[in-house]
Amino acid sequence: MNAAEFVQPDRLWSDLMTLADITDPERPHTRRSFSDRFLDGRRWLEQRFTEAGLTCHLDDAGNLIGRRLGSADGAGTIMSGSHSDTVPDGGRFDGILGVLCALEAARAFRDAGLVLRHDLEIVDFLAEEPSDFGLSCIGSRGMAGALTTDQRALAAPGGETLALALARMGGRPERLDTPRRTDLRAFLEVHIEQGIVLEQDGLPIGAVTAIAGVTRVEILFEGRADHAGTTPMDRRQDAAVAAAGVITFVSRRATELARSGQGHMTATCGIVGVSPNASNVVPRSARIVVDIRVSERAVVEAFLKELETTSLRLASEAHVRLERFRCLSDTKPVTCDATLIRMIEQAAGQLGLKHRQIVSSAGHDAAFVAQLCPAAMVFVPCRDGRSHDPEEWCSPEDAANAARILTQALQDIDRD
Ligand code: HGY
Ligand code: MN
Ligand code: MN
Ligand code: MN
Repeated sequence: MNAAEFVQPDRLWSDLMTLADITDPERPHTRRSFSDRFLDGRRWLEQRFTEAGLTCHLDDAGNLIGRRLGSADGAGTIMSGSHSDTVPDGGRFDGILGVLCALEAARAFRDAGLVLRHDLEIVDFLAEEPSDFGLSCIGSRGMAGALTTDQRALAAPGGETLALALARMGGRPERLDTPRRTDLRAFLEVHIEQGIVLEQDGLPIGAVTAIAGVTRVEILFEGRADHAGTTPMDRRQDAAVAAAGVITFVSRRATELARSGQGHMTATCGIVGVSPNASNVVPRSARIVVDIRVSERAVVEAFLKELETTSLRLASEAHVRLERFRCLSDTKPVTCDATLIRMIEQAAGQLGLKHRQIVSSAGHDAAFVAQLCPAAMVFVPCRDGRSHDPEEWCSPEDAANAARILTQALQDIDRD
């Protein structure tokens, strides 16, 4: 018997739309990690996990885990999940599709009367999106033992440290140095592609073979605030001028590298800010966070060297100081597990769904869980490849396909 036949598309879609609507009234389409609205979403998830017969707990890294014991003692745990936080003004499916497809798989096993050999865990990872601490994938880093002491000391603009925020979310940051869990046998994450490939190819399923490395760098220029009207152009120390040069360099150089045949390359200045940010004051300081994605590690290492040299030159030309050039996070590219990829493709075939292998240029929790056990991902198309925006859309059919593939693959992994 295939539990995939017990997946209920309407139940899944209703859950997706309900959770997608739990967003910040002051900022629609937003459920930022560590916020009250995020906790509202968590409370709703915990209730749905419990109704599905899962036993819920928060692990030391603040991840919400729903667990069901397996029939074979010592067989270990198979896990599936994703994240329920969003970027500001985000989409309805990024993250929650993976959490709710995993929940739907758990309900399908229950409805089929199937107890897996392995323990089953459904996870909502804490803070997958870059948070106010400047860090992403906080829960999955924590689970993998990769959340360093320095990272736990990072402070949000309001002064709260990440360790305090983790404790506020029910985590136990002081225990994050204890030995990592060793019971995990496999991890699968369902996610919208957040790109255009599957839609262009007219395919419903992607088996992810690799997850791009993500490196984020903070650049801070310090100049001098002056009166915008009385300070002659040749007597200024305008930090924004240096920042503008960085933005132009990043776009131009990343475009050249993307065309150079050295694998995937993108670089984005997603955070740009000046201070004191007043129209009649020459900017005293300017802060940029650059997000860099590559499939080849050597490309980002060379790019970072060029970026630092260019930042120093731009600072000198604008008569300002390069106050900070700091790597906020640096995740290497991850290869997904070949056996799990084959099982995803096999499950797609069994369900009559066309599929292809695909590389993820988005970062995911799976990249960190891969440090603990074999990991792989199932992608479904999203309309026009749009994501990280309220226009993000995944069809009910594609969502149901994802849940069926996940259920089938988890059942095959359990038998394996
Ligand atoms: O930024 C990313 O790649 C992911 O969507 N958090
Ligand atoms: Mn995202
Ligand atoms: Mn995501
Ligand atoms: Mn993800």
